[in-house]
Amino acid sequence: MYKVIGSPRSRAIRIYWMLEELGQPYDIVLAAPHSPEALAFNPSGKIPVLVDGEAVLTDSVAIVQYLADKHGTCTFAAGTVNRAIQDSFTQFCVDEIEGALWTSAKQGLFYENCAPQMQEICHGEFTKAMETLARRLDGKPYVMGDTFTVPDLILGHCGSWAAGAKFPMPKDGPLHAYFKRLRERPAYLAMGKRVAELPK
Ligand SMILES: N[C@@H](CCC(=O)N[C@@H](CS)C(=O)NCC(=O)O)C(=O)O
Repeated sequence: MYKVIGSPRSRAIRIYWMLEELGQPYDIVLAAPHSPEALAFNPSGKIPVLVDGEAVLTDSVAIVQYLADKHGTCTFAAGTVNRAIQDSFTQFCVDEIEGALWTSAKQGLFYENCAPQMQEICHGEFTKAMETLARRLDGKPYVMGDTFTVPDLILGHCGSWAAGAKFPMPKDGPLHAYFKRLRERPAYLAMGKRVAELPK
């Protein structure tokens, strides 16, 4: 059984969601960043961590892509042009969208807002990335067309993160419909139900 170490208020959500997409059972081990539980599995103390048998894997994007590859779903095969395009969407999301969200979050979490103009810069970067995403999505249901793949999951998680952090999310139009489509996936809803049942 897969074991996910982390907390639902973290990128661990991505792993729960992917495991729900795959219909795989998993244990949730609640652990905060830098807790003894997190440090026991990851020298950086960061979460999430996936334990798969003897393997201990870190970094949510690597974990999600590993699971997709292993179970042969939500991904194009490695070494294909479609996989390169898919990975470019993942990389775009991590660089441009998660980058803005994480830089902004760290200002509050770790640096006591030492550069107040940084929030504005992050919102600006995020808006620019949303415009690029709208152009790249170009009316398709998912970034790779009709097939839901890893970058959609990472984008969906970042969309929910952005909404929670009061970033300027699109209020209507194709991009708004895209994020709604992701939130309405049965696996996303199942993940939400599982998280709601966790001890507070
Ligand atoms: N690239 C890593 C980032 C992990 C990460 O930064 N996790 C946050 C919680 S979502 C954390 O543990 N932060 C503590 C820290 O940055 O020291 C991933 O995607 O899993």
